[in-house]
Amino acid sequence: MKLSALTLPLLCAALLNVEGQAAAPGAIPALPPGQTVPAPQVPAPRPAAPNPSPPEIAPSAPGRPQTAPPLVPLPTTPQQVRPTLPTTYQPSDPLYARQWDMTTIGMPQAWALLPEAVKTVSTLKTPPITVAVLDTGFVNSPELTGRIVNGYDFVRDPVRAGDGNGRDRDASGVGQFAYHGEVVANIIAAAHDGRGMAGIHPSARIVQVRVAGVDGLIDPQDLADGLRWAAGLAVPGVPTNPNPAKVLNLSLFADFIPLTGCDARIQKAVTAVTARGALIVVGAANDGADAAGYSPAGCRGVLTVTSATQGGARPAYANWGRSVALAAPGGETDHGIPVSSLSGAGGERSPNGTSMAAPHVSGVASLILSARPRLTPAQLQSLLTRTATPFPAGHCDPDPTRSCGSGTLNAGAAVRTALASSLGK
Ligand SMILES: [Ca+2]
Ligand SMILES: [Ca+2]
Repeated sequence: MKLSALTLPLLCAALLNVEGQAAAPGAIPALPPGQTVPAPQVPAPRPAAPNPSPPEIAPSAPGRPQTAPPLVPLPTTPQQVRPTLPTTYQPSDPLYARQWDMTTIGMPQAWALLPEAVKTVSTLKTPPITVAVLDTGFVNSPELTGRIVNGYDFVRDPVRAGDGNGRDRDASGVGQFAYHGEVVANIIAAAHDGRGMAGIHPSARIVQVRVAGVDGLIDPQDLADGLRWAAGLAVPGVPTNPNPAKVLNLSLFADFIPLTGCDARIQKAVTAVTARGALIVVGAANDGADAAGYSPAGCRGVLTVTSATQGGARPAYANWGRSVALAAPGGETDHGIPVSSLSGAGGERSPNGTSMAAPHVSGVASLILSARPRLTPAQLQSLLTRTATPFPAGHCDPDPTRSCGSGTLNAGAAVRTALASSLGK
């Protein structure tokens, strides 16, 4: 079967390697098949203290005579002096200077608001947030050392699996598309370690769930089972996931079915995972078509993400329509998303597509969960869509039916809004 990159269910529209500074990945021994990274020993989360209501700001009364306020002494004791928090945060990773996607979505503001979440995982006071990447499988990215789990291989067909067997405990990526799951995971969680790129949530744990064959295609039943497993639900014949995820990233669509709407098998799995309390973030696909025809982009309960340019326009490849909730940077052929990649030239790639847009939303959702872990999938969806930056003139495309949702992901506004409320604490 001959496939162009545009028709691949893995939602990478095109690839463009860029010249640049090497990511200098360290020599990291691969985990044995099926072995997971042990969770760091951390204390159980403390119950949330009652949150005092913020003081109300009274509107100024117009027309009232201006009188000088009474003089009050300046605070003298140390506890009365509030430290000034920085309003932005800049990672020192060399690729960061070219990561235009991170500034487009307001990451410097979001990171400054959550200093705990950008610390190394061993210093966290609470267990890390787990994100499942359902994709081409496990690549032992040096950006995710100690935080990446070789989850499970759900590709049943041994020929399409290309690893000599069907489903098994080794989710390792195989073949020319193996980089895909690697770069998606790196956008979500690459370390802020002065090497390579900076990810959105550098203390998140990633579980790699392999659902794509060496052909880059996805069987609907493999995807449905992978969805359930990722969230910690039972799948016959497969041991339960010891690291159930709160966010599932799907930069893909199911193949071998007509593009006439959400497949019943996928919808059933989506509904079960959502009821379990995990958010499913989905790329809209790259056919320049209505995303409603696709599974899972057109399913109920998922958060469907399309691509937008830096200026808030829809790239021609990006799917659109009423099933799209919001947009995020996905890049274009000559302006991709700079990412670390073990298999890329110089340790980098610059891919584009809605595959790259979705993990921006997954990363920000997981970042918010680090501070508000009890937010439901519906609350997260509402928060992310209503805080999005509106498109110029209100739309991403001159044709109003080609909607990209409520706007472009705004991590700074989403985190600020989440922290202003005790909802989900
Ligand atoms: Ca296998
Ligand atoms: Ca890095």
